[in-house]
Amino acid sequence: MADRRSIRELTQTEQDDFIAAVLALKSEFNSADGLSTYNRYVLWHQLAMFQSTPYGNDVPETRRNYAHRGPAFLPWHREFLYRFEKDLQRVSGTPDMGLPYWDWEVDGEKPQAEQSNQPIWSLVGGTGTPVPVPGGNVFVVESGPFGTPLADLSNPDTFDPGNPLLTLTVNSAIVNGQVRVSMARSLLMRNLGGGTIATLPTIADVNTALNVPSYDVSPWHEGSDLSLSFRNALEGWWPGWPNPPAPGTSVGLHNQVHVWVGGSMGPGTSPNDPVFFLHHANVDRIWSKWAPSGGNEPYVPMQGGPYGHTANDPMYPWDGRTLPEAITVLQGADPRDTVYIEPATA
Ligand SMILES: [Cu+2]
Repeated sequence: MADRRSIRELTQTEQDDFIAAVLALKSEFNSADGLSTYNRYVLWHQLAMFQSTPYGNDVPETRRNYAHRGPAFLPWHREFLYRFEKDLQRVSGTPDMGLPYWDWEVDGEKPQAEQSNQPIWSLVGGTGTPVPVPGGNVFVVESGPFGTPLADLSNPDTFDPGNPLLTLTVNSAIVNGQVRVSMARSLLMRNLGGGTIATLPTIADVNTALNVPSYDVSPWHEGSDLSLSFRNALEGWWPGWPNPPAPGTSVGLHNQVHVWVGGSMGPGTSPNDPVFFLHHANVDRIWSKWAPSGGNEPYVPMQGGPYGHTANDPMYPWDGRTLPEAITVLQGADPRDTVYIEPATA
């Protein structure tokens, strides 16, 4: 049993234990492929995001994949977090360690200039240092427990190859129906509120999504009606997709937070930034609030939906191909032994 609590309410010891467990997963290398346990999550996320489903795109405009832009978005990430939490518990020897959540809607109520100085950033380190590269700046995180020393970004040979904090860059391609990947190392980057989205979502934004009466609706992708698809509203696509967003509006909720953090949180390798897990724990918490039964009901589609997103479909990579056990969408939706504790103060 693991209680998941707001990062605002962890004791100093609980914060230290959580950070130590994440660092231990980053330093635990698998001799078979050289990947750390932590980086396996980065790779899984990238590979799931890279594969459209069904293959070849049934609807040309959607970029639905195994983990995003469709109904399985929430169950897929719930399974992902559950496994990560189990690894944290194992590596720390603390069987009830719960993944904390970052309730970013509370920070979204603060003045814009204060949003990047909230408690989450003293836990995981703050924004990055601008480094000029061709075409603009990147923002390398130097501080905090996951920061890396500045290095020559144009020459990865200058990175310390033994540093477990280096992030993973994954380039994927499908060759003869097989996914082929090549991997490289980079540095953790963040540009809090400095990109195209300057503010975090608010409590009112969350409540708008919570008031959507149904879980999801055909055509089960980014264009699903936001007033009828709780999933699409929480994932954060915009009205009128695939037309461009209206001026002054863009992505919302989950997507908005990825863009607001920026840097390593942008691409398919976004779990490179540990804040990914705290962010997605909050997304999962909002889902659990929408469905007090735990999100297991009323999932739709129960049948006839796109592959990988229909109730009894297996979810990549837990589909029996790359790992021995197959987890279906509905099994992923099961919250099992995790409970969200609401903050006493917020
Ligand atoms: Cu994701």
